Amino acid sequence: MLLSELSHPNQLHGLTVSQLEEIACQIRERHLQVVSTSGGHLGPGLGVVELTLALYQTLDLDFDKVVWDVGHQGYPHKLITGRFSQFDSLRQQNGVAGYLKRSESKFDHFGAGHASTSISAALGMAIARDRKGENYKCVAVIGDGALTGGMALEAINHAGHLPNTPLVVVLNDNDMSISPPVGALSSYLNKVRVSPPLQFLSDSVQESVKNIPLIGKDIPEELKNIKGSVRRLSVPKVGAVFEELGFTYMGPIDGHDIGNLVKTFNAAHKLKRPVLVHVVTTKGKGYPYAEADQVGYHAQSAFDLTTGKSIPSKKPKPVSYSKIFGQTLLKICEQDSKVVGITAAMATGTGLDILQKNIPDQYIDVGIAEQHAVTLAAGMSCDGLKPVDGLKPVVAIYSTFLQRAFDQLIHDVGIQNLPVSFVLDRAGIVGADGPTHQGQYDISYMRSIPNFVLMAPKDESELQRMLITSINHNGPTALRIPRGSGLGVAVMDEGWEPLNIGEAEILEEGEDICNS
Ligand SMILES: Cc1ncc(C[n+]2csc(CCOP(=O)(O)OP(=O)(O)O)c2C)c(N)n1
Repeated sequence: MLLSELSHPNQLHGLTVSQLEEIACQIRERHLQVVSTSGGHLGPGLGVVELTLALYQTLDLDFDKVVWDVGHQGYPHKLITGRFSQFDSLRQQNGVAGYLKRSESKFDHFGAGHASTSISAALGMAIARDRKGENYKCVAVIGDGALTGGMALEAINHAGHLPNTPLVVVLNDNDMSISPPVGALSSYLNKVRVSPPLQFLSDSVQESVKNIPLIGKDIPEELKNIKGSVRRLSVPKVGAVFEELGFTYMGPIDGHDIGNLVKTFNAAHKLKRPVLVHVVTTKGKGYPYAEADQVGYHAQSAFDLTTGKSIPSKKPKPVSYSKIFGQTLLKICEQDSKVVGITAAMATGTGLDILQKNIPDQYIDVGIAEQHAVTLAAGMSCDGLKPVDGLKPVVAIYSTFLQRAFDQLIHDVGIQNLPVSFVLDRAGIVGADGPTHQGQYDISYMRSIPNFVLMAPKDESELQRMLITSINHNGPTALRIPRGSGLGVAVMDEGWEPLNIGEAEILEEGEDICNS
C-alpha cells in the first residue's frame, strides 16, 4: 500500500507487519523531505513512526481517542490521517499546523503545544465516555520529558485512583527532552531501560502472570504470548513505581518492533483499567544525523538532506537576543556567585546553555516544571535574614510557557515582593509555531501582579542594561525579549550601566506626536 493513498487510519487494519514497515519507510521519507524544506520538528516524529502505526492498527479512530502530548511528534499521525498531500504547507499560513489542532482534523482529538497535558485530557475523555455508557478507548501518548511536568504527575495520581476507568498511557521513552532529561524520575526510567535484556528472563511468562495481583487470572491471551517482551511480568521491580500508583505497567517494549507493539497495545486495551505501556524509542530514528545529534535535530530550520547541514540564510543575521542574554548573564555570574540561572528544560532555546557549559554550579535545569521553577527561585531569593541576603535567581522561561506559573508569580513572588528576575524569551509574535506558542499575553498578565517591574529593551545593548538593572533591583522584575535577532547594536563585554526605573529616555526632540 502507498502512503499517498491512505486517507483514513483504519485502512491500516489488517495490514501485515511487513506492509506496515513499508509504510513506515514512506512516512520517514515524506517527513524528512518536508521538514528539510520548510523546517519543523524532526527527531520527535521520526522516533514514533512504528509506535503510531502499531497503535493505530489496534484502534478505530472514528471512535477511539488518542491524545498526543505537546503534539510536536504528530507528523506521522498527520501523514496517515489524510494530510499527506497538503503536508508541503507545514507550518505556513493556512497550511498544516506544526502541532495537533482540533479544527484541522477530526482525528486530532485534542490540541496541544505545551507539555504534560495529555494524561489529564485523555482521562477526562475516559470519564466522559464512562458517564455516557460508551466504550471507546482513550489513549495518551506522552514523552519521558513531558512526564516530568507537574500536570502529568497530577493526572497519574488521579487516574491511578480510578481502577475501573480504562485508560492507556503510552510512555514514549527516548531518554531525551529537548536536551538530556533531568531529575529523579529520569534516573528511575534509566534504570528500568537498562535492566537485563529480555532473553535472560524466564520463558514461563504465563506462570509469572498468575502471580501478579493486579492482573492475575484475567490476563489476556495476547499478553501471555508475548514471550519476554513484557519485562514487568518476570521482573517484579521493573515499573513498580507505576504499579504502586495504581497502573498496570507493561514494558519496556522496543518501540521500533511493530509486531510486538501491536500485540502489546492489543493486550493493554483488554485490561480495562489504567495501564502504562513503556515504549523505548530512539529520537530521530532512521536519519543518522538526527540520531547522532538529538538536541540539534529536535527541531530544525531548512537543511540539506544529504549533508544534514542547515541551509544558511542569504543575509547573515546578527546574534540572537537569547544568545546575548546568555552571554551577558555568564559575565554577570562570573562576577557575582549569588546569581543563579534557572531553566525549565529549555537551556538551548533561552541561551542558558552558555552558563551551563561555563559555570554549571550557577545553573539549574528543573525539567519541564515552570511552576516549580518560579517558586524555587522565590525560595532561593529569600534564604537569608532579609530578601536581599538571599541568592539572585534569574529565571529564563519562554513567555508562553510562563503562563502556566501565573499563580506562582502572584502568590510566591509578587505578593511577597521577592527579588527574582524573570527573563521572558520569545515575548511577542513568534511566527510558525502557531497560536499555542505566541508570547502575546505576558504584558497583560505581568502588569496585573503587584510589585513587578516589567521591562522591554529597544535593542541588544539595552537588554544588557536591563538585565543588570533587574538583578540589582530589590523586588521582582520581568524582562521581555523577542524571538530572533535585533538590528545588531554593539553589545558590551562589561560595565553595563543600570537604568533608572520608571524614567523615560528622550530619543529625539520634536513637536509632533511621532516625528520620524
Ligand atoms: C510547558 C512547556 N514547557 C516547555 C515546552 C518546550 N518543549 C517542547 S518539546 C519539549 C521536550 C519534550 O520531551 P519529551 O516529552 O520527552 O518528548 P520528545 O521531544 O523527546 O519526543 C519541550 C521542553 C513545552 N512545549 N511546554
